[in-house]
Amino acid sequence: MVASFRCKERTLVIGRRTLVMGILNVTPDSFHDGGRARDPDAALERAAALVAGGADVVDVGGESTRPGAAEVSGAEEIERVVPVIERIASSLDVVVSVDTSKAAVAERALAAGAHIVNDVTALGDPDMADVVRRSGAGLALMHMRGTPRNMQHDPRYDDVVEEVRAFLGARVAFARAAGIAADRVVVDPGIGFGKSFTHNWELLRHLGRLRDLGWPVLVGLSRKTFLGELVGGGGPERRGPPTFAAAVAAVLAGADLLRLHDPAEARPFLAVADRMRYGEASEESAR
Ligand code: HH2
Repeated sequence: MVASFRCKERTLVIGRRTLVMGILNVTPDSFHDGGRARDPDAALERAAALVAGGADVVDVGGESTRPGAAEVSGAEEIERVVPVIERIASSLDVVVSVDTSKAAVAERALAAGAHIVNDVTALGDPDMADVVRRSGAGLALMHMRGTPRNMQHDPRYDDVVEEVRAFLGARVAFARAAGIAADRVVVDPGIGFGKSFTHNWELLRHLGRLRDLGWPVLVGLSRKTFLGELVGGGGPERRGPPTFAAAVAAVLAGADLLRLHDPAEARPFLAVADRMRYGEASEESAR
């Protein structure tokens, strides 16, 4: 199925090849790239590298959501992301998303040129749906159990795939009822957000069941802790190979978009996955 994901005036084509959302955290404390993009110049340089590496979207985040991360005020988040989004939007030809759960931050980011709101709380802020609707932005709805502060305290589900599927279906219905168009929404199972390692694998194995909801599926697994276990522990810098292998597995299981720290390194792996999933046709649009 080929579909359009519309984000303001831009359109991303879903279903011809895997789309890549490159991660740009302008935070001091993100688990992998925290502190790297210290000022707007460094952030722009990093964004340009993500685009050169094949990112279709640059996802700018001003608040870490890693387990136990400190909360950041809206004003602080705006100060971090808005100048960076302005620079990217005026200098690079790329779709920009803002990774925020605050409507006030999303509003400023969209005015600065962002095209997508990546909301890990799936419209938890009561004002968010209206901000997204008015701007015509794309919207990523992610599943999370609890908050980043408490989400990894013994998460339990009877049937994680069914519960995540039901939640995402309900949040899409909520977004639609708030006036957000069907072709402006993607869903995300929220790997690592209130899930055990077993839950993460169960969700990845059954991405097709989420895909059956009828919306494009975004997956963020890049260098997350459950992959570290497979390479004998250590920090996120050791999790490149399992990230790329899991990225291939996720594409074959049904992921349409992947959120990645290293698009350039992932590229040959995704080329294999795309050839497997989409066949020869995927080559025409190869990055
Ligand atoms: N994961 C993170 C942040 N935002 N958004 C979506 N839609 N899906 C995800 O899986 C996802 C996300 C966490 O990763 P990262 O941004 O690398 O780290 P941090 O939260 O520490 O900034």
